[in-house]
Amino acid sequence: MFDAFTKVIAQADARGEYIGDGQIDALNKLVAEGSKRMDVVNRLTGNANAIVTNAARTLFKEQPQLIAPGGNAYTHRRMAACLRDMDIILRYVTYAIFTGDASVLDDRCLNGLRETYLALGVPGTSMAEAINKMKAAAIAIANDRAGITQGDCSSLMAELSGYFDRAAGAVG
Ligand code: PEB
Repeated sequence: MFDAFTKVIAQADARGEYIGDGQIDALNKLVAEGSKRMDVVNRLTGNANAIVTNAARTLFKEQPQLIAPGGNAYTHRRMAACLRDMDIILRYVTYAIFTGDASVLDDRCLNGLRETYLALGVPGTSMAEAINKMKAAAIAIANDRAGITQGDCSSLMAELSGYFDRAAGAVG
């Protein structure tokens, strides 16, 4: 598991090289803009329940077959597993945006998830759709300019988007 710093070190070490100026500049920027990143983590963490439940409600409205008898989210046990999965994925996305690196998401959440879903009969495209709905809500919340110091968050939002896309792509 890496963060933005240990990733740079591991790559330099594998080549037996010093850390390049470009990499130091990039990490410097990451530190200088760290408060924005922490604000994003804070907003996602604080709104996680709303992000998950709203995305799930919309998904089940659009795809009612999932919660009808025979559907993969039918029965309270499976519905609970479904909401829990969405919460887990959102949590790993917040870890990735916190560390500035996808490896925690890849290694501890997405690795093998497609195979698990195949074995369980969880429809991957529906799960990918649930993740896309969480992505839209998460970005709206994280990028809300109200009540916060103004700044350019475009690259941070693109990075956040990328983590959700990675999760959706891993199952869909
Ligand atoms: C992954 N999900 C499920 C299981 C596992 C995961 C391992 C089987 C064990 C269990 O039921 O608890 N667990 C989950 C995860 C990590 C982990 C991401 C990462 C660290 O440890 N069904 C649908 C929807 C979707 C859904 C599309 C949006 O129709 C999810 C929610 N996941 C779903 C359901 C089950 C499940 C299990 C319904 C239960 C399936 C079953 O038992 O039949």
